[in-house]
Amino acid sequence: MKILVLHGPNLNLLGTREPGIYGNITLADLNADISALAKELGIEVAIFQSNSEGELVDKIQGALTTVDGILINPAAYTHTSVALRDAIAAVALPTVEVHLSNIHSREEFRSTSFIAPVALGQISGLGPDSYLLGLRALFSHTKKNRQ
Ligand code: CA2
Repeated sequence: MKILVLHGPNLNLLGTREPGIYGNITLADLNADISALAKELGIEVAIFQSNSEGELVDKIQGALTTVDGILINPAAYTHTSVALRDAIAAVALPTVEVHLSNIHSREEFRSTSFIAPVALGQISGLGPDSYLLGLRALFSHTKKNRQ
């Protein structure tokens, strides 16, 4: 089983700014936690961060024949990107949308996700656990659908 993990814009700054919202964990720490859980579950993960919408679209398109699912924190593109939504809908791979913060308890514009309608589900507000729970969800969904 192979899962593509995508981090959107500015998540490379994790652990360096806004600890009150996003915590003290760095992106490298978060990726290490994701990789450790993936190893435990026997999943192969490819992890990628980009500040560029087009690069994220390219990664999603490239996933079509190579992975079983996508775990994505689209960051600010959650609230703006028809391009990411269309790419996810086009590849039709099970996709879990995750957020560190609770997007429904912040500014009103963050409550709208362009991605959620084409995702298997959305996990928001649980810090790094959002990613770990999302990975577990993709694992069990993929296993079930293989049987
Ligand atoms: O809570 C999340 O995971 C978000 O996807 C994070 C995005 C935000 O635009 C979404 O509404 C919710 C922002 C990512 C920026 O990350 C930073 C990390 C540290 C310092 C500054 C920004």
